[in-house]
Amino acid sequence: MTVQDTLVDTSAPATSIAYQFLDDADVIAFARLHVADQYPAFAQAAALQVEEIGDGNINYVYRVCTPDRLASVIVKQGLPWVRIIGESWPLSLVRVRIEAETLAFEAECAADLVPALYHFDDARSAIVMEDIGDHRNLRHAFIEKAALPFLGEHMGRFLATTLYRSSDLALDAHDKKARVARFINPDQCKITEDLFFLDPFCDHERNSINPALRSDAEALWSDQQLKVEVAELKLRFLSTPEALLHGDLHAGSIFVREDSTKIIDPEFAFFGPAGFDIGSWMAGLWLAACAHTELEAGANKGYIEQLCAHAVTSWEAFATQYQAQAVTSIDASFAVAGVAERCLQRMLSDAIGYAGCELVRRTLGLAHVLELESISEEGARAKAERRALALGRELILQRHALSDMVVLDATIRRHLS
Ligand code: SR1
Ligand code: MG
Repeated sequence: MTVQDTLVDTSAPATSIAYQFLDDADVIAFARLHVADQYPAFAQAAALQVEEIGDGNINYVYRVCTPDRLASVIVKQGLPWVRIIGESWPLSLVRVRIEAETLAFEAECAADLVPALYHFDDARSAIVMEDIGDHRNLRHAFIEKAALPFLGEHMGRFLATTLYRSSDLALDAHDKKARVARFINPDQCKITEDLFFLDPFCDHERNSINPALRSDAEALWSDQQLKVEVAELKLRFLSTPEALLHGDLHAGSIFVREDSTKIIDPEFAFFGPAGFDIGSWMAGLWLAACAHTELEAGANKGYIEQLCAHAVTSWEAFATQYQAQAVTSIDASFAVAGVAERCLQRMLSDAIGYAGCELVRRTLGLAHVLELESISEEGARAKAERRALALGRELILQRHALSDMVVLDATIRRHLS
């Protein structure tokens, strides 16, 4: 079975459960009640309608709006299993509280880059939030070669503020440990531990592999050195509570307008290695770039350049803003010249390794990406996927040697030329 972040079969049957919304009227009443203070124009509207717009793998998402669509909110409800699979894949509802609390934290860091949280209801495992329907999913924007002049700066700022302000450099030591405990998210982490670090590196039944790529996959599975490096990255993912991560920062979790970026869906949030978010984001750019080598023969060089430039811009914005915050550290051990630089060096080598894993898992694993899946001809798609695999492998193996943005950028461009 192949699943994607933005294009899935949403018809999987599921047993209904007590707290689940019964019908449209139930969703509307819930939305009205919980935005009465923040959004009176919506709450007092004479008529409201609802549409189910969820196209992700896990939850139900409803848009509730006035008939003229001038006022609207989003209601998201989680069930205790993976939506597209059903009850055979149970999933703790703690993820919904964690998503709500992470959205609130992210809004403290960068309010313009996330949808506003209106309400979290623990009993109904539901969140009411701002409708960002005037933005579109970044995967579609990438496929359509949208110029996004602020994307790199926005992502760099999001990463610098969220990853710094949740780290030991910024937080009181007791507060930090309490937060680590509050964001323990084992079921979501297990999905990543399996789908990101295990399945794509062996012949697992959950994998979905283009038949034209089978021999490439088999060669990768027999690469023992690669498996050792992936194991090290997985151990760091499991055992490094460095910062509060978004935890699933692929292009499907990002919505854009030309002048605006919104990061959604932090249900995989937990305290992990900062490089995981940075690498997931960068891999999204490089996956789209690999797809563009085959999407429209010869015509996409300029856009591939733009995608590579977004990675450099976002890293530069991240590094500059991370450093500026680090000199203000409340812990004297960290407010020392050279500490921030050392952190940045390690975060970049981690990010490169995690980006490599993301490139491999989106090619061989369960969840693929729309950009590559949009290449309809199997042979052409295999060519683009082969680039992603080769790039991913090099990033994992060479992540320490490549931990300099100039060297890294040259390596990425070599794989795309
Ligand atoms: C069954 S969940 C598959 C993937 O979708 C999510 O967005 C995560 O990336 C997960 O790995
Ligand atoms: Mg998601």
